[in-house]
Amino acid sequence: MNQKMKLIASLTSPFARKVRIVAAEKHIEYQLVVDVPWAADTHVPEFNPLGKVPVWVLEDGKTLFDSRVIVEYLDSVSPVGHLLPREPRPRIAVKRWEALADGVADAAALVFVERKRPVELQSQEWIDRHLGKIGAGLQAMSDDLGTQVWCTGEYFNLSDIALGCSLGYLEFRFPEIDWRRSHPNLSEIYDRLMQRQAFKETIPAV
Ligand code: GSF
Repeated sequence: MNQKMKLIASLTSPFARKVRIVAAEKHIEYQLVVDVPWAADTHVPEFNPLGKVPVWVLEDGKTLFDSRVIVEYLDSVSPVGHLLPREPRPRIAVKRWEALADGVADAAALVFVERKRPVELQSQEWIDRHLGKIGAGLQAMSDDLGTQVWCTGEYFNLSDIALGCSLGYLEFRFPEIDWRRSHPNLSEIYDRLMQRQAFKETIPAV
């Protein structure tokens, strides 16, 4: 018998949030299984050899990861509200945005994890290197957005979702990084995104 599709996720992961928002925007039903990959009793490695969330479990038990593969899959299974353009050029432009926004979240997650280690083991050089990526990534996203309403122009798509999840993660874990003041256009688009139900329902929580 076919089982309902599942999403294995933590409630703090910006990548899992991106998948949850895409599924909600596309009205795809699934069961959310909360699992923290850092916990001693985690089952994530049974579904993803890399031990990372998010993981999407299909009806037949096959698994998909990482988040970029999952969202591409979700966009292809339902015709509701395309989030990735069909045409190669605009499609690549959206995926570039996604790579940039995810990259900022990745750097932030690495700094967060490093700072959780005992102080004497932490590398300030490593932290600074990744804080540099966050700063440069924010600048690039702000420059690329310019005065547009959405990341790639007039239409809301996956690039906006990825950007919103990345900024939301910074707001959650690094309130001291004042990107709203340094990049007012990112602040504006973030507020616009946060009006959407799917964003409201997935605010990171511990
Ligand atoms: C990143 C997933 C990831 O870093 C994706 O899905 O897009 N490129 C992947 N997940 C983190 C949690 S979080 O920071 O979002 C994770 O599962 N880390 C556990 C570990 O062992 O690294």
